[in-house]
Amino acid sequence: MDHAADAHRTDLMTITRFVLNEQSKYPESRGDFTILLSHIVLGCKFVCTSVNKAGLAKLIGLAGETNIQGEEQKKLDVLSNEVFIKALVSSGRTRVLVSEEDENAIFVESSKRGRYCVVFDPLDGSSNIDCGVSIGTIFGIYMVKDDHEPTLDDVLQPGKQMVAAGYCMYGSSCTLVLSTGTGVNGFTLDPSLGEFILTHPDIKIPKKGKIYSVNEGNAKNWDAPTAAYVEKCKFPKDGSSSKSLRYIGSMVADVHRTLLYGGTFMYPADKKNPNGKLRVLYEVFPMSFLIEKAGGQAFTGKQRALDLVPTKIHERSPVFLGSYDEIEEIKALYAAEGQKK
Ligand code: AFP
Repeated sequence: MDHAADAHRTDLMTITRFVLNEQSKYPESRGDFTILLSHIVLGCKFVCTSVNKAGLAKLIGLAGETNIQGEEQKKLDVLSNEVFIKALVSSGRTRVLVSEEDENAIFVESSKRGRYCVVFDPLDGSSNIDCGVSIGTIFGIYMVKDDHEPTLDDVLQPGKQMVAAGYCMYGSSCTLVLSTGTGVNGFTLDPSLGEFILTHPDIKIPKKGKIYSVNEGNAKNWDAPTAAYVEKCKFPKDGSSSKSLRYIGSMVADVHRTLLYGGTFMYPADKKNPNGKLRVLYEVFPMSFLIEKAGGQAFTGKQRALDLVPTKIHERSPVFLGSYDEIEEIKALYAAEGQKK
């Protein structure tokens, strides 16, 4: 992209215009998705503003509650959760909501109900808030038939059934990355306009990568394929250069870098946590959806991540996602391990 030319652009592709353009390709579309998305965008803008002034507003610090994962909730988590729930319900287009912060799913009352189910982590990476590291919101969207009472089955569907997914990263700039099923596009918030502008059209993840990203502190508990892959990253035997390690510990930031620069992001199973750490519905699925739509792959160690059928809303799964060729290597290591057994 020519940034100098960009600075003088007058014909701005805002996220709303972009989604309306997409919608016009489907004459039967009722515009519901565009309305839902505009409410998600509003939530992202609100959280972005709150994150930016967190220090000023004394929002940093514990809210005094513990969420269902047993983690301490920060004030910003509580606020972001409230903001998104209110924005989603008031859109009049949602049916079932699952938030990382709430033990139970939210069934939207009938007068405000629509066809979409949204699974989301309102503020992922919140242990990084106090040191100013990038954090983000992750969301995935299912569309269901609106001819029945909403049930948990509406959201306990494999990730491949999602109709859209995205994340908003609150970092040095506020970036929203979205896929509505075809391609992946990135939008950056122009604070002076209050609009997300298309800055990263049709993102494609590089086929190979020079970076691996994993919490190496867990290495002593890894399984053999994970250990073998990381060993190969550090000490390649084919004469290639060693890969660089980058790990922020904030999934949105680590996945964003992986999407743009290529490589692998991993949260594998280990002896202590046989299902890894990341949650299927609102971390593994949306990120796997985006990575696949950008040309990469996402694997659990056993299967394609998007084929998983969740049985509980806060279920966890190991995940390896990133450049196509890198994930092929990981799949081959797991296949070889399977043959030994
Ligand atoms: P927090 O929201 O508690 O900071 O967890 C962030 C996260 O869910 C995800 O964003 C990171 O990729 C992952 O956990 C980091 O986990 P480790 O700290 O175990 O490496």
